[in-house]
Amino acid sequence: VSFSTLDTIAAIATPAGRGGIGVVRVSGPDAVAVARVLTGRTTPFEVRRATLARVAGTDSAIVTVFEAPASYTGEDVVEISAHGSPVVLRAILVAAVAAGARLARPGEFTFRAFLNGRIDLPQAEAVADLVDAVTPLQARTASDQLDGTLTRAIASIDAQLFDLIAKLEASVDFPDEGYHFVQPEEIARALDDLLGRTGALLAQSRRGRLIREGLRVVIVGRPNVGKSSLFNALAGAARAIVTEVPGTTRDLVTEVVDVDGLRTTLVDTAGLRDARDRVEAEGVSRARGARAAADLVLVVVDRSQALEADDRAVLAETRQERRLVVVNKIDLPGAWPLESLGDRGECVAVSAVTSEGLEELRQRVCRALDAEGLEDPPAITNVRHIALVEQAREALTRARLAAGTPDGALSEEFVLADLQDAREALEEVTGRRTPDDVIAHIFERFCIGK
Ligand SMILES: Nc1nc2c(ncn2[C@@H]2O[C@H](COP(=O)(O)OP(=O)(O)OP(=O)(O)O)[C@@H](O)[C@H]2O)c(=O)[nH]1
Ligand SMILES: [Mg+2]
Repeated sequence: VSFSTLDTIAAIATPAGRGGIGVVRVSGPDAVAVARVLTGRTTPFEVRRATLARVAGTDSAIVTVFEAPASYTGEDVVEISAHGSPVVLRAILVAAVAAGARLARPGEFTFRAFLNGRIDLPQAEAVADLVDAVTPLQARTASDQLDGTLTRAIASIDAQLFDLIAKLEASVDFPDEGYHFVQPEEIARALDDLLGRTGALLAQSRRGRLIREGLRVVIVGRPNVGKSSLFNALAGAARAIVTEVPGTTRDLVTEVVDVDGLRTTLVDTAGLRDARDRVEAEGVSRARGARAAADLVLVVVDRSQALEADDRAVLAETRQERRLVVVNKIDLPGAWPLESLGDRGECVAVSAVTSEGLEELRQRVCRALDAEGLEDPPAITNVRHIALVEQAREALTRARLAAGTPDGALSEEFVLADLQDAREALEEVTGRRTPDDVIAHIFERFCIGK
C-alpha cells in the first residue's frame, strides 16, 4: 500500500453538494500549522474545543483541533465546519493545500487510523459499511463491529490459541524432561472449546451476510396478476407502470427497499407467457435471467381469475427454487380455492391495492431466507471474515484429530502446525497479517474524506 504517512492530508468530508454544514478534515504532522495559516491565528488552539474563526478569508467556521494520538486517525487532526457550500469548502481545501497539505486519497483517514492502531481491519471495514448502510439494522450491525464486537471475539479466541501454542511448544522443546507441560486431555478439551467458539461465531454468518450484503427478491408471474402493483406497494412508491393491459412491464425495474431490516433489492419483471412481439420476448428472457440470480422468488398469482396454463407453467418452473407464492387480489371475490395450489405453507394471501397481507409477506420473506431474529445483530457479516474464520476452524478440526491420536510427541508437532495455521487465519481477519493487496482493496471502497 503506497501511502506516505509523513504527509498532511486534507479532504472535504461531507457529501458533494449543498448542505447546512460542510466539513473539511485535515490530518497529519502539520495539521495544526495548516489550521494556523487558514485562520491567521497566532495563539494556540484549545484542543477539542470549538473555535470560531474566519477561514481562508471566505467564511466563518468552527475549527476543532484534536491532538495525536487521541484523534480519529491517531495523528493531529483539524476539522473545519463551514457553511455547506461547495464553493466555500473548495476554497478552504485549496487554501489547506496551499498551506502544505495534500489531497487525501479515498479512505486515507481511516487507513491512517488502522496504521496507527486506533482501529483494526474489521473496524475499518465497519466504517465503510456504516456509511453504506441502507437499513437501521445494517447500521446497527456495522456500528457494533466498529465498537469491536468481532475484534473482541477474535482476540479472545486468539489469546486462548496463543496460550495453548506456548504450552505445546514447551513440551516439544523439552521432550527429554519426561514432563508434559500440557496433558493430552487438556489439549483435547481446549480444542473442543475453541471449536465451539469458532462454531458459534460462524453460526451467525449466514444471517450476518444477508444483513450486510442484502438480498435480491424477484417478482415473477404471468401477465396482469399484479406484479408491478405488488412491487410498488412494497417499495412504497409508484415506481413501475401499472395498467390493466397484460404485458405492461417489459424491462426489469429495481428498487432497494427495507424489508424487516434487510436491505432488499426488489426486482419487477415482465409477465411470463409466449411473447407477442420482440420487445416482450426480450422482457421475458430478462425476467428468466433475473430469476436465476434471485435469493428468493415471489411467484404472483391472481385469486380473482381462474388459474391459467401460464400460471401453472411458472409454478412448475419455480418449484425447485427458494420461493413464496403470493396469492394477490384477495380484495376481489375469489375464483378458486387456495387448496388447489397444493402446498399451502408457501402461500401468502395479499392485496396489492389495499395492502392487506403485506406485513405478513415481509415477515415471510425473512423467514423464507432464515434471516429472522433481527433483534441482536450478528458479530460476523463480511465474506472475508467468514472465509478466514472457516479456515481457522478447519485447522482446529485437523488439530483436534491429531490430538486424538495416541502417538504423543509426533502428534504434538502436528497439532502445533495446525494451531499456527488457525492463528494465521485469525490474524488475517484483524489485519495483523493481511496481504497488502487485500488491504489496498479494502480501502479502495471508501469515499474520499472518510
Ligand atoms: N383489485 C385489485 N386489483 C389489482 C391488485 N393488484 C393489481 N391489480 C390490478 O391488476 C391490473 C394489473 O396490474 P399490474 O400490477 O400491472 O400487473 P403485472 O403483473 O405487473 O402485469 P404485467 O406487467 O403486464 O405482467 C391493474 O389493473 C391493477 O390495478 C389487487 O390486489 N387488487
Ligand atoms: Mg407489470
